[in-house]
Amino acid sequence: MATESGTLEPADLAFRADVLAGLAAPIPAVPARWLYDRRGSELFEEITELPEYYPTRTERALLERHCSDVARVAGTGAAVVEFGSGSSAKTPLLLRAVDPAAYVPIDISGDFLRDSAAALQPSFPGLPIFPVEGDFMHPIRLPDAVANWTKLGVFPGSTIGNLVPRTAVDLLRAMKDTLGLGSWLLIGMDRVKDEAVLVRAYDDEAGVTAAFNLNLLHRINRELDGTIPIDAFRHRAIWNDRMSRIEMHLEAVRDLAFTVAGKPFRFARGASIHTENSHKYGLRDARLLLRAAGWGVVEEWTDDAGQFALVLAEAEAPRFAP
Ligand code: SAH
Ligand code: AVI
Repeated sequence: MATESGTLEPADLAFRADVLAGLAAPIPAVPARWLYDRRGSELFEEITELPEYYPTRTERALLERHCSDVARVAGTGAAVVEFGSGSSAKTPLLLRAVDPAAYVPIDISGDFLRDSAAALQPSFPGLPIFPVEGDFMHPIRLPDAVANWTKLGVFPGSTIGNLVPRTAVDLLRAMKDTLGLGSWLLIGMDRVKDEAVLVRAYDDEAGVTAAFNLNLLHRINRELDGTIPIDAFRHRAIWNDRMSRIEMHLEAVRDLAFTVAGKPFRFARGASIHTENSHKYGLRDARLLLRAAGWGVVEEWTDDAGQFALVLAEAEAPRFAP
């Protein structure tokens, strides 16, 4: 959004830079975080209700069953810091169990974040809630008010899967720096499963995921003065077995040309823009990923079908290793 003086906010400059560089890349790609403007956040909420999209309901059931275990192991009274909190829809289960000193939801989708925090407050009248709008890939400064409390980091929804493993480790290490020694991290991770189940979850019958993906083009047209003909692109969800991930793409259905922020682009029929990765992890992968970033896994809970894992880890003190 432009400021009153007409200059662009840092987030808008970052969006423009990422889109222009991404569309011009040899394999065009736009970082998945830009899927979440207000409309994108609303569409994601709709996705969580779809019969094909198993992650949200599976993680919710795991939280219902194990939030008291989280409190038993990690204790109560910490400041809960949630990364990519979205609607915070599952968080009350945890907040009730761990009786936090404060709640800090962090999200890049600012308006949606503030509305969600305001909607949560009446259910927790005495709880200080400090929403922080920001990109968790950059250093996040937590509110001074939570400086002296132990932190319980929460990273639900398998949002970690939206990062390539190298970036995921960088983020987990940065989270440890943000949360500090003595902190805990509760993280949701989606598991590898039957390809047909995975593809259906990202290419649903009602077309909500397609709308979520195509909304990126609407956002580019609206915020970056784009002329992309939306109907010239179709949503595709592909299982990439070698990379162990679902990929979302927007594929051109005909040859076309358009401009974004005055810059020209051409796409041939069949060419695509890669818009999201959603990595799926194996049985013991969470341990390695977390350990690579200085977190030691303390407990891991999964549903009976092994679809999704909820992992509780502890910040490890640096120590000599053989
Ligand atoms: N935690 C919720 C929402 C998951 S959707 C759940 O489990 O259902 C992913 C959320 O992460 C969105 O709300 C999106 O806006 C946010 N997000 C994605 N990339 C981000 C980034 N780089 N920094 C901050 N928030 C981000
Ligand atoms: C937020 N994130 C973990 C979701 C996922 O499953 O990768 C986003 C999403 N993309 C398509 N459907 C849902």
